[in-house]
Amino acid sequence: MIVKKFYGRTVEETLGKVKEDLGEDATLLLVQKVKKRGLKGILGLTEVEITAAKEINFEFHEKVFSIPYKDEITSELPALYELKDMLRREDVDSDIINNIISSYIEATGGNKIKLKDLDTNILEILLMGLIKVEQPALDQSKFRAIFIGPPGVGKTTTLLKLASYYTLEKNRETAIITTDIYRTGAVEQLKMYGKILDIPIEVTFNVREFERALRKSNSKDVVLIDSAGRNRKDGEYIEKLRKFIYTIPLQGLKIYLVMSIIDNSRYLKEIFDTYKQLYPTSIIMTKLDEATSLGNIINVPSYTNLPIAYITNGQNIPGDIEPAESKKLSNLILKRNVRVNE
Ligand SMILES: Nc1nc2c(ncn2[C@@H]2O[C@H](COP(=O)(O)OP(=O)(O)O)[C@@H](O)[C@H]2O)c(=O)[nH]1
Ligand SMILES: [Mg+2]
Repeated sequence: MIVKKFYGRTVEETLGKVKEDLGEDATLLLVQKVKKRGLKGILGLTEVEITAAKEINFEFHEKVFSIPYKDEITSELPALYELKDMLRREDVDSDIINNIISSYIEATGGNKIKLKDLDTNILEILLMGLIKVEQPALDQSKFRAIFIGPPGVGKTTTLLKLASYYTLEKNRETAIITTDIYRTGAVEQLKMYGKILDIPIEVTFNVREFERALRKSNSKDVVLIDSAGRNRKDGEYIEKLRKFIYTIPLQGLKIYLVMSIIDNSRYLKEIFDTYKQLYPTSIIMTKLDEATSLGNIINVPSYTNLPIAYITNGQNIPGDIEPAESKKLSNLILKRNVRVNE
């Protein structure tokens, strides 16, 4: 294996040097714009650097990868440009974009033909690997789930969608408990749906009441627990919520961290950093219907290391909720950006 770096003014010129030296079937490992060496670099001038190898190198794990500007792209690398452009459009975090591009190059073995046209099959597999999902708790005999997350993301709406689903479609004995830690009075919507669905609703304001409500619903198949509270910056709130969560039996407990896809990735990271203290078991991603980009479906599982359990896509109760599926979500992203053969 020979690995060499080549420099030039344009990608075309540099590729010429690669071919001259390593031959027609050289493998391109890395194409990037770098500062010129010496004084010119200090002055801010750049040049193209191509790292190329004579054989296919599957051990290539270079994570820092950047693509030259579009006007310098020759017909050799449009797939990578298209890929990067698409992931940026979807607001995928830049470090994840670099990983995807590296993985894409590895998957093609640097094959120039595959770097010409974006191979949607490869891309679909890569995206599916990144969009981790959880199997829905459909047939679990008995479970408790608590919904946590910042105000306004859709916790109560999502809980009611699931309550309707389990009651109306699955005939499961369901109960709802809400933990309104600061007496925000955010229970009217719950009470109304409780009546419509004929589901008992317990409103609790402290741990003692909460424990009592849990005991009362002991025989139910499904107990869905809402949390209404404050801004996460109130550290006391997380502590209080923790006390509630610790009273729920661990067996079959799901702690859903509810996040809205329309929030920006940096904010979602902050949210996670706060709520991870409560050990969420999976993510519910809301408001896909309002999203202008879908990158958070990829970003969030990557930095939380948690699977997505459900996605929601509207305000309707019941309805507008689906178990998250990697293939479906990958295709949703692909179809918005590239022509996919059905
Ligand atoms: N467009 C859209 N709106 C949603 C979705 N889920 C919830 N909402 C809306 O977001 C707002 C806040 O929802 P709510 O359940 O009260 O949030 P909570 O404070 O986390 O309990 C309400 O207007 C909901 O109708 C969704 O999937 N799509
Ligand atoms: Mg609520």
